[in-house]
Amino acid sequence: MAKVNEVKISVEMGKTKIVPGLVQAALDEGNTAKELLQAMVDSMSVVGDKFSAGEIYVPEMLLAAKAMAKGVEVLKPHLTGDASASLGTCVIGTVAGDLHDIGKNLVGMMIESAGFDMVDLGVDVPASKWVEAIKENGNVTLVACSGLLTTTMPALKEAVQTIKESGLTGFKIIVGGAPVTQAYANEIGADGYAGDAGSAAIKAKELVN
Ligand code: B1M
Repeated sequence: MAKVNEVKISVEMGKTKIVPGLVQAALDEGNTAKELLQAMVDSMSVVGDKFSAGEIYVPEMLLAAKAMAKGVEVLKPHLTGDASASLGTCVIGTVAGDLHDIGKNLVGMMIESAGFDMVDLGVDVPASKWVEAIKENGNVTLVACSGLLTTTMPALKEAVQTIKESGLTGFKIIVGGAPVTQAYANEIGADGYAGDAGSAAIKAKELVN
């Protein structure tokens, strides 16, 4: 079996221990980091579909996520570049009530490689914590809020509104995550939206320039 398929299946099965070695072997075989990332994202779609169908449960979903995170660690040096200019600090996190962080971490990685210093607030970030982080960290030029659940879309709205109402200035807000759309981003007053990690980095640069 081609190594890329082995990566895909091993992520689906949550084989955290063997995924890093398989990803490295697939790179050595000539697969690109982008191809391998896409394979792992596809695995997560399969996992999501199996969860929806009641074929697997939260623990299996969690193991698959851990396996993907391990694979992404190996890919990181191949996905990111060396940015020469500093575009300021980006505060990133996943909104309140939401524990999904793989997408947020990928977005953070790509925004960092576009030239931002990163402050990662983690997951389940309450609206007030975004404001504190902007105050505490100098030169914040970008705030990046991720949300993966339809049930946490209101938390995304609350985060954006709380940040805007804080009166703090000098930064733009970008939002994204599977259920988020450009229309929703407009509706909640975000400055930008991106559908994936690559476009988030492009949008981030556009917003602060
Ligand atoms: Co959850 N989960 N999950 N889950 N989970 C989904 C999202 C779901 C679609 C699965 C399904 O039912 N098919 C579903 C949501 C349904 C909905 O809201 N309509 C779901 C559910 C229901 C749940 C629970 C409620 C399950 C339960 O407990 N009954 C629960 C909620 C917990 C909580 O957050 N409070 C839950 C829990 C979990 C785990 C903890 C087990 C685990 C997450 C572990 C972790 O992240 N460390 C998990 C996982 C792994 C998934 C799936 C399978 C994979 C998510 C993922 O990492 N995808 C997911 C199914 C799926 O996505 N198909 C699912 C890969 C990742 C690279 O993609 O995160 O979409 P994504 O990020 C992309 C883009 O969205 C975008 O760029 C990224 C990279 O290209 N993006 C941004 C993301 N953030 C961005 C920010 C930006 C711009 C772009 O700007 C700032």
